[in-house]
Amino acid sequence: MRMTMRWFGKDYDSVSLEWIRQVPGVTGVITTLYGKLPGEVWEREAIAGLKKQVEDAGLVIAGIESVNVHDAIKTGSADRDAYIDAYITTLERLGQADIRLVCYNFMPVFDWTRTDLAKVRPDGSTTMAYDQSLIDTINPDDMTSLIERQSRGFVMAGWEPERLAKLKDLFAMYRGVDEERLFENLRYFIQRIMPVCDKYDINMAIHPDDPSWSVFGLPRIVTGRERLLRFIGISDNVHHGVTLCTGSLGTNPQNDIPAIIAALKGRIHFAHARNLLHTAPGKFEEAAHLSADGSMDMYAIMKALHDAGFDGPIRPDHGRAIWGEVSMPGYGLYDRALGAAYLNGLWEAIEKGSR
Ligand code: DNO
Repeated sequence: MRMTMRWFGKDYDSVSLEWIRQVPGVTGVITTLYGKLPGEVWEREAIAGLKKQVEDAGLVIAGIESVNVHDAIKTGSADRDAYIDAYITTLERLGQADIRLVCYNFMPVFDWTRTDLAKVRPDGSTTMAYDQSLIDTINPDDMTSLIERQSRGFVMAGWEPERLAKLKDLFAMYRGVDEERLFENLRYFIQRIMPVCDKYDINMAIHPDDPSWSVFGLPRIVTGRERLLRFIGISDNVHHGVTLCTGSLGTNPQNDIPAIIAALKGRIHFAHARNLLHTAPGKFEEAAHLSADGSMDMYAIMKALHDAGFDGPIRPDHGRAIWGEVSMPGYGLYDRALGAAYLNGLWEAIEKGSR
């Protein structure tokens, strides 16, 4: 396991590389060219520039989150091959820059979804929360304006305003795309990109759907154990793998995360660790990483990763806003640094205890 933190780039993040470097045990960042829209080819110079900034700060790029997949690929429209070609060119250039991990998702229209980006918790911290009963009463336009209103002026990952401005067209593209079609389009995409992943030894790590059920009637297919295993079954190429995101899979309390980790052994290329507090069916908020603060057993999760021989990058995921910090919701420094320290502590104890 290699502890990392997500960093959105100096023009977008309130947290600097210098501060990240001071978090004990953090050796790398998970980053991206944040301004790029799905479908754009990444320029060599831009990749080199990002890499230089990170390395000048004494860190390494441990992976890219995300190279986003264009909706033409997800819907399987007539022009998808051109978009896949563009994606392959980006992968090639990342590989040439020695970047060996790419996280992506296959969620239609919306990436991860929350209904409150600053819910006040009893200790005065704020956190992101989800309430399905609220989603059931609003339409997708309300959803985008809710995120925009609450994001404190930051662009939220996966919620690019340029793309979501065309929400009606986006929804129209998905007409007729059910779960099965979406899965077939995912299979097609994976089969086309595997050769370039082989050539440059790039691990592709799909991010599970968050929450792990359909929102606004759109299909979602990366939601739990069976589906993840079906997904892995698309290719026996070891580069074809997953991002084990505890917070996304954990939205469904039926998902037994340690069991999922064991089932995916060898194909977990990246991990996101975060704890949720379930308050009612379809209703949860993001807790501190500490097991006792939420509904999840973070020790059991870290132990399962350890026992599966996980040796990829892991990052603390969304944090609460604490100590007056103003940041992109979920991505302040303080609570994620506490999370990294705690996860490192669990890992050290598990490692020493297993010797
Ligand atoms: C949110 C993130 C997601 C994730 C993408 C991966 O904070 O977990 O936006 O990066 O779904 O492609």
